[in-house]
This record gives sequence, structure tokens and C-alpha cells, in this order.
Amino acid sequence: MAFDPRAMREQFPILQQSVHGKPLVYLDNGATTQKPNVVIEAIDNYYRNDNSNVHRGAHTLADRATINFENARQSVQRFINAKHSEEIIWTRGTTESINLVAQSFGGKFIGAGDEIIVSAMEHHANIVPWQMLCERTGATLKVIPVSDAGELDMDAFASLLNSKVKLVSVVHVSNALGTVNPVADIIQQAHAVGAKVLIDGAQSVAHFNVDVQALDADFYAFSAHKVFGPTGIGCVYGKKALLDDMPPVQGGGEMIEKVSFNGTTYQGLPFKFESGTPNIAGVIGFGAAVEFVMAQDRDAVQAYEDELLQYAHEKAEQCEGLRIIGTARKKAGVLSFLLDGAHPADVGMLLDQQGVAVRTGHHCAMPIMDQFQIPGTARASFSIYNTKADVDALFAAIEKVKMFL
Ligand code: C6P
Repeated sequence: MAFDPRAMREQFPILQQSVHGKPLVYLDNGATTQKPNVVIEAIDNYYRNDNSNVHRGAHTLADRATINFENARQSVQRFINAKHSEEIIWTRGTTESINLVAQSFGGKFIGAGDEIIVSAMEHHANIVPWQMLCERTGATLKVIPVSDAGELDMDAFASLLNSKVKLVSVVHVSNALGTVNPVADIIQQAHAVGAKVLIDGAQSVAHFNVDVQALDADFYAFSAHKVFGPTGIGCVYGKKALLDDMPPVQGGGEMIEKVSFNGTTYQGLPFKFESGTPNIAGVIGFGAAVEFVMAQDRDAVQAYEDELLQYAHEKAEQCEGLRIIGTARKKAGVLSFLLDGAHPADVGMLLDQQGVAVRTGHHCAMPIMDQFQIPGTARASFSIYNTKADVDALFAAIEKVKMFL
């Protein structure tokens, strides 16, 4: 059966409102997605009925909370097809996930003279932790160049690879350009020189199936809030053998086996990376979110979203004075653009006046904005509940912005 975005939309209560007297057209899904009833209800149910700490209580509520908490880990495991549930480490989100790998894996396995490769289209969350690691260790950060269309220069990548490269960390889908990168190919080439690979999946998992085993990714990071879950929770997947070899980065309760003043021993996976009381409601909401996604016909959803983005691109190409930033052959979810003579911030404000929510600015990807010699863009980012009517509303609003400016 064909995917029905209107039925999907009904599951998201926040979308049924008006802004500035106009029906809300929410096109800021790259920043965060809205939450379906099932996610809101899972969090509500936890606080109403099960609220308790996990892994330590000797009572019914604690048992229920712990079971739901660990079930969520298994849901996320299935969501990305990890081999073991303990390969899923809870974090506050993609940013903390990348920092965890930089501090733990990087601190142990990367030193002076080693090299780390990122790309020119990375989010700051996949640049700054590596710069900090390089400052600490004397390692060097190398950058894969990006073409004017917003595609990785794969020849340049191949020429950057050598035995000094210990880690390659690239984004699966660019939040600023929408480019879908050939991560399977990147992983294969990096492995051939003995480097490990981290994939920033912040913008991918909401749009298409990710199979970490098929990709052979060493680490895969993403945030719940960009895949219909709550904020403040996310995860990093790591291959068990790698995670087993990595030291914890935060000490405290939950992550220890035995503490004494003669020395402390740590728990095994995943707990050695999860010190302190976790974001239990967040984890449960995250689990509900990925179950919600897995319940969809994902191929049908992906085909629908591709068609929607294509439709938006066609409209953008016909729109006088509009320049698309990011014209890669393979894209997902994002239409970044500039209007002649208009600052993106003004465009965003005037679109908001018409009920259309987009993000403007550098999208935490300053290096790629510098490459395009622009201060930023206006970005419409699409999700499962957007429709062609939303795209039409965006372009009708853009015409008004053009008249106004
Ligand atoms: N991008 C955007 O509007 P956190 O904030 O930790 O959940 O995710 C960080 C992050 C990392 N990588 C990519 C590719 C991202 O898109 C993001 C978050 C948002 O584009 C907020 S800047």
C-alpha cells in the first residue's frame, strides 16, 4: 500500500496548530523532528507509572523501569542491526557520542604522528573533538575536500589514506547540504590501511535503513531527537571488540565493579561507559521512537521522501533568484538555499511570519559555508509527515518574501 503522509501527520499532535494565524508548516526537521503520540505516551507512562532508578532497586517499579530501559537498548540494536545489545552505549546525543570515541578510543590509540581524517562538510560536532584530540596528542587532522556540488572528492580521500591514519570520521548525510555520502566505500578503503571509521549518523537514521554490520562501521553515532525521540539522549554503536578495549571516560556510580582505595575495577559493556543515573525517560522514549520507525514500511517512506525532495528541488530550480546550496546526485531530507540580495536570517523570519518554519545560519558547519563563501543558508528539511502541500506553502511564502525584500 502506498505511504499516506496525511495519516502519518495525525500521529503528531504538535503539527495541528497555527503560527501567526497560518497553519504550521514545519520544515526544520534537520534541527529536530516532532514527536508522535507513541513517544509522548511512553515518556508519560514512565513518569506516571514506573518512575524509579534502574539496575539498582529491589522493588517492582525499579524492575519495571530497568526492563523498559534495557528493552529500549534492544530496540536500538535492532534498529541499526548491531550484533550485540551491549554495543549500544547511551549518550546525550551525537555530540557526546563523538566526544566519547575521541576521548576513549582517541586517548588510547591515537598519538603523535598519527592522522585523523574528516571531511570539509562535517558538523562542528565531528570536527572540534578531533581538533581537541590533536592538540592533546600531537596527531594531525586531514580533510577530504568537497566539490561545488557538495560531494566528497573520493580520489582525494584515497590519496589521504596511509598507515598513519588511525581514524576516519565522516557524516552519513550532511545537515547543511543534504549529501548522502558513500560511507560503505569509505569504510572499506579506510579498513584497507588499518584505520577505524566513525560515521556521524545524526541526519541519516530518520531517512533510511542503516545496517552497521553490512556497512562494517566501527562506530556509528546518532541522536534520538532527530528520529522522533526526545532530546538529551542518543547513542554510539561500537564494535564489541573495540569497545572492550577502550577505557571509560567518566567515573562514578553504575560503571564500576568494585571500588576501594587500593584500586577500582570497572563493569563490562555497556555500563562502563554509562556512569551515574541515566536519562531513563529519554531512553524509554528513544526506544519507542525507533519502534515507531521500524513499524513503517521504510522503503515506501524513503521513496516518498525522495519524491518530496525531488519536488522541492524542481520548484527551487524554477524559482527566480533562488540559489540551491548542495546539488549532490544523492541527497536526503535537505534543501539549503539563498535568495538573491537577502540575508538568510531575514528570509527565515519572513517565512516564519507565514507559518513556515525553516532553519537559517551556518548550521554548525562553518567550514563548508566558508568554502561556498556564504554566511549561511536558509534550510528547509523534510520528514515523514511533510507533504507536497507543505512544499507548495514554502514556495508561495518564498514568493512573498521576494516581493517584500
Ligand atoms: N544538527 C541541525 O540543525 P546533537 O546536537 O548532538 O543532537 O547533534 C549534533 C549533530 C551532529 N552531526 C550532524 C550531521 C548534525 O546535523 C548534528 C545536529 C542540527 O543541523 C543542530 S546544529
